[in-house]
Amino acid sequence: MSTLPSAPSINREGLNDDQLRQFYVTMLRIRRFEEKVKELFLDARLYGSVHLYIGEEAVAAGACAALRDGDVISSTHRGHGHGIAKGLELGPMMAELMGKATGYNFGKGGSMHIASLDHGMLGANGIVAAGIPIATGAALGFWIRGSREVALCFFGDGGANHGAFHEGINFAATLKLPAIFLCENNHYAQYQPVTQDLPVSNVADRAAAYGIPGVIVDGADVLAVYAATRRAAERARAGEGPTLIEAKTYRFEGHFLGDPESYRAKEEVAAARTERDPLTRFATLLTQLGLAGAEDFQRYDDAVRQEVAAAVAFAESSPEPSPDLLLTDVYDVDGRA
Ligand SMILES: Cc1ncc(C[n+]2csc(CCOP(=O)(O)OP(=O)(O)O)c2C)c(N)n1
Ligand SMILES: [Mg+2]
Repeated sequence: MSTLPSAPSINREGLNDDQLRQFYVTMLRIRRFEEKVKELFLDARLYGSVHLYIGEEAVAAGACAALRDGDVISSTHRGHGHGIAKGLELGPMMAELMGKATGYNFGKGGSMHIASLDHGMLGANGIVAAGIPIATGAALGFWIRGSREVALCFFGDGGANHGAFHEGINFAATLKLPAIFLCENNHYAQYQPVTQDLPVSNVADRAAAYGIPGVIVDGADVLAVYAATRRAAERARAGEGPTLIEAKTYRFEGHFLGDPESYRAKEEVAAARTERDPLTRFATLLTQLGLAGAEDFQRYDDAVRQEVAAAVAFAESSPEPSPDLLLTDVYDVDGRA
């Protein structure tokens, strides 16, 4: 007589069944959106440089689920996943990537500058590590107001070697600002393996230098990222100051679309796709827990593909920005609009 394998005992972090399923759907929305972006880019239907987040979805999905409305994030050049996880809609995101007037930034920002203050998304950023002082400034604002919001900053392993990283964390740690510094260590900064520019074993080890907790999580495990971020957010809201979280992750695509990837072995990427896919891993867990089966996964996929197709149709049928938008939202050095 065969016995069914028993469901794994996991710490659900107080999340109900639907909240657990939602992690999967969020990661799937990021994955399918970006697969479509890749297709459109290769078809020359979308402009500019594009950095895909595929493989890293669990970091954005886990971290943003631990935040509340009113909390803010700053992002990187690889920011689509952060925006989607923070609640941005796919239509205006796709329109922004296509340079259309209905994009979040009227088509003037493109992939690396998507921002939506209404969603607490302070912006993707083409300048490595530049989101760190921005999130630190937002946390300073919350601190001055005495409010309970938190600012979370996503940045890469390469970003952790910039001056802005040290200055931002030192400032936030000294004042005990409500900030979370979340390093997405995907093991490469452009073409450079992390072993060639990080003299310590982990980015999180640097937290000790600022007197704050440094936490390492498996960035392919959405629940682990959620748990670490939730603790960091509780600590920040309690006035105890920032946390440095390092999520060990891996990008499945090149640094940017068009990267020949001569700096890493194809076998390494193939192994990561097999062993470290956050969607496959979480689908397995949901199945083991009896929370979703083949039909449910098919349903999620159909719905997300439809949503992405609608986003493309919306973007493609949207107008180009009119020339008079050229001089709006532009500031001179004195801060005059
Ligand atoms: C200040 C600055 N220096 C260099 C670059 C060029 N550049 C763009 S992305 C990148 C690598 C960033 O690596 P990492 O922070 O690990 O992020 P990842 O691309 O791995 O997500 C570099 C060097 C830049 N955009 N800004
Ligand atoms: Mg990196």
